[in-house]
Amino acid sequence: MMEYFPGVEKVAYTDDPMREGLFFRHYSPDRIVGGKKMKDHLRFSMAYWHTISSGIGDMFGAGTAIRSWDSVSDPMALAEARAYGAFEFLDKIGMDYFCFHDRDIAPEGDTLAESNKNLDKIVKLIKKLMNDSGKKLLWGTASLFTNPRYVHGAATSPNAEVFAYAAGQVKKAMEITHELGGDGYVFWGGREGYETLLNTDMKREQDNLARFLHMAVDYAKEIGFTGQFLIEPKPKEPTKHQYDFDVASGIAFLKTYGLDEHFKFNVEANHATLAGHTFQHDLRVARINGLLGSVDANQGDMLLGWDTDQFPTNLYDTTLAMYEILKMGGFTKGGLNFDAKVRRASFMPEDLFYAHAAGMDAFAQGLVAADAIIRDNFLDDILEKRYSSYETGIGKEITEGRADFKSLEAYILNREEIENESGRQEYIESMLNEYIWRAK
Ligand code: XUL
Ligand code: CO
Repeated sequence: MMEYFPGVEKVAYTDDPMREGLFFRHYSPDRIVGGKKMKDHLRFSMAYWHTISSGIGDMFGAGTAIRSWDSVSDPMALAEARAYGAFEFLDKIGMDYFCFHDRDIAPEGDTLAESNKNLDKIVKLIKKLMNDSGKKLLWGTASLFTNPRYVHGAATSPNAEVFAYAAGQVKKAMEITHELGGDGYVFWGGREGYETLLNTDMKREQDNLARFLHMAVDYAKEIGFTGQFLIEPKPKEPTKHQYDFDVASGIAFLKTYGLDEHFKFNVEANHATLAGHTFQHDLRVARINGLLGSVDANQGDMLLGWDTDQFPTNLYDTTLAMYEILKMGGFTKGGLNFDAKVRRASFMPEDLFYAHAAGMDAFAQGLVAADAIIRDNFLDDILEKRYSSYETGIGKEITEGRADFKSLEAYILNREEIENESGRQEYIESMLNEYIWRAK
């Protein structure tokens, strides 16, 4: 059988973190942290588009990736070779899940019917490879942004024919996600937004987007798909403004259109930072609203204003992300999908392994640190003390809804001074450093 990553062994854990070579230095899949195996906490997933289908080009230059399937020119044979390569990669990196767009796995034909035929053939192969290996689909999605027909958007296109095309395409993408037992289905509206308000009927576009999502909910019921529907917010790029700007605006949209019981969020780190938030901020907004579903794990370059989709290596971010995930009680149908690409200069096949291992280690260490923070009640104790004035006296009356403007005025009218306490931010940050340094 053809080997697509020759010379790469299954990646193993080493307890000597300075040992040279391709190893996990912190990720030890079966290690129990907080009562659960690391692998079950983290539910790592490979993004088919970046890791398998991309040639790692950029806006200024062609792809540089060297891959074993490069010499295959027939599009269907290439799709098959990549599928075999994908499962060899998953096996060697020791990851249980993957995610894909419809067009990542099979070439687009001249008509939707032809594209669907291509998909059916590859889905059959992928299903067999999944059965043989035990690998699972975290989520599927449809690319409603690459083909030029989506130039003005998909569900928000001013052209009803395009809306219809997108509906047909998503119908099929949902069917194959269901067929492959996907735990979720993602909607990322890369072109569901606008370039200029001068030619945009914002109200109609958002109404249409909601109509589209309601149709998806109805169709899921019809085919018995019980995976989690996920909205993946992003403020911009490729559009100047995207309607799912961030989690907060996504929640407003879902609630406005009565969709909030059917959707959760797939929060991507680099999308949160593009929106001017920290990764933790968007995770927190989703979590406290009971809407944190899954995570696209990556990181951006804070000096660049676009979505660089780098592999996550920043331990502060992975610790605080895992803190939010543990605080919500862990993933159920979600996971950590590495929506991340190797840099264009990291073109060798083995760079894919080093990159994923780096991200997996960073999240494993973040998990251990976050678990210790939670076990020690370190942040909970700080919050409990900081808000304790709401647990007794007048604060309790406010909390329990027994106060009003008149009673509060009477309480405070003759008070001369109010004492505030320090927020102790620097102390807390220094202790966070300790938790990260000590995470073993
Ligand atoms: C684009 C992005 C997408 C979604 C799936 O920025 O994140 O790859 O994750 O369509
Ligand atoms: Co993403």
